[in-house]
Amino acid sequence: MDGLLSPDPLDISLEKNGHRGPPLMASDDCLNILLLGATGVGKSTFINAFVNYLTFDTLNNALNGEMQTLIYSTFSTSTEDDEETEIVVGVPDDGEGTSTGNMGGSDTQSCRAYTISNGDRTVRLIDTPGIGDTRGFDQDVKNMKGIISYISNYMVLNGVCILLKPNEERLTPSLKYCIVQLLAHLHNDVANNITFCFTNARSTMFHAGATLNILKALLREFQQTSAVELSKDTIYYFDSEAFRFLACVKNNIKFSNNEQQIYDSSWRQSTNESIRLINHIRSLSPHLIEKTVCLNKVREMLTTVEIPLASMSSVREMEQTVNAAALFANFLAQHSIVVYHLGVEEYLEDQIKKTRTLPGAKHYRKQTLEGLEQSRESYSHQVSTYKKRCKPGNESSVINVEDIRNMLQQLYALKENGKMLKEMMDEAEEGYRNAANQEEVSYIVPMRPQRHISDNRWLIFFWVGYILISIWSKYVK
Ligand SMILES: Nc1nc2c(ncn2[C@@H]2O[C@H](COP(=O)(O)OP(=O)(O)O)[C@@H](O)[C@H]2O)c(=O)[nH]1
Ligand SMILES: [Mg+2]
Repeated sequence: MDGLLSPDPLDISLEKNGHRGPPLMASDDCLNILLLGATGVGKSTFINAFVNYLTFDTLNNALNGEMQTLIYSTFSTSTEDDEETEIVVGVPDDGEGTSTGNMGGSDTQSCRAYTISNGDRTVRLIDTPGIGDTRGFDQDVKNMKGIISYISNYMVLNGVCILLKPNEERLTPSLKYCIVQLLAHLHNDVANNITFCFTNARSTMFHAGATLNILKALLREFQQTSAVELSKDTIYYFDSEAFRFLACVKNNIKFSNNEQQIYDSSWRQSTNESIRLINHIRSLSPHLIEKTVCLNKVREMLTTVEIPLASMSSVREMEQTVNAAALFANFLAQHSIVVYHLGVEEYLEDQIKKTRTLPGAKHYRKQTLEGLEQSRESYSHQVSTYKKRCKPGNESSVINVEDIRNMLQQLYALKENGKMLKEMMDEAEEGYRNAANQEEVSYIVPMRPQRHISDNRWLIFFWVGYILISIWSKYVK
């Protein structure tokens, strides 16, 4: 995949578009962590909680200090008199859905990065819109493109955290869909950097609960192509409830000492997990984001190149285009964690069934159904195109970006169809281009000195001292 390091990594148009600025962060001191997960799993709250867990080692210290809030959010809680009250965290801005009363909405609208720094070390958490968006499949596809183009502003990803809830009893089409869709957009080179982070984990005593088996079974399906592993190093348990408790107290809600004790232990647990997660991610080799961006572009090329095939009059040009499709498909087979998955079709089928029985406006239902059916058809078409074109056989030769680039040049040079193909490819890239305009919003907040995160300096001092004393005592005798 050396070609990926070329200055303009697989711009579909093969021209400089001018929209991609220099990478915003190329420093080794910054850990870039991408948070992915279903809408409502707790990604945004996780960021707010995480920064506080890293800032204060105990709940008591947090109660006595200044609460850090990076993301605006609201949630409801009960007061001592059992009154329902709304707790507001942070200040609204246009990135998060701030429309109150829209509780069922998918809140985070676009990607946004939050940088947590303690001077010499920085962690950048990238919040993303959730998969399983309430606005439907097409919005998910758009969001995924947005995520890919947003991360293309950076050079590397150190970690990808897939957030899950621990108590999913069965592999619902929607859970399967979420995991598959997330993995389908990642280059298999990042498999090592993937971790699974369970939110709301106190309900299962900080264990993975039923979701773990579901996840195991699903990952087994990709085993041939991917190295995504489930082990102690790749699974983490958090609960943002201790942070929610902190927010309540800061909003003058009273709690008993007993309650505080429960949240205190939850705070410690999540703090330890936050540190363990950072230590793990720090130990990994970073993933070059270009690879993931490139993979997604090639996926787009495969569907794009297929469209004009049926209307081509030149047999030679048609053959050339089919060859290109085969190259793109095999590239996907070689470099994806998962290319396509029945899970997505199952999910769409399930959504269609649910929508049919939905009460309410007929017109709305009809429109939603049409959209879903269209999505199902287009997804099935993508899968069948991939299957038709993908002829892995020559496993020994790795298709690299240079091969793709050369193929594109040949396509664009076609006498009859070259210009049209180029225009279509440019259009396909439009989604990436728009989202790439998003800017990073950074918040630098002080982290407490990382006793655990830091190196083994004390251990080294101890051993050096021990050895010196041993040598000295030997000579003194
Ligand atoms: N008790 C508890 N509530 C949580 C936790 N994580 C998130 N929530 C709540 O779940 C809701 C959705 O969280 P949010 O962060 O907006 O999810 P996102 O869509 O993934 O960004 C909010 O009301 C949060 O307060 C958690 O670990 N424990
Ligand atoms: Mg969110």
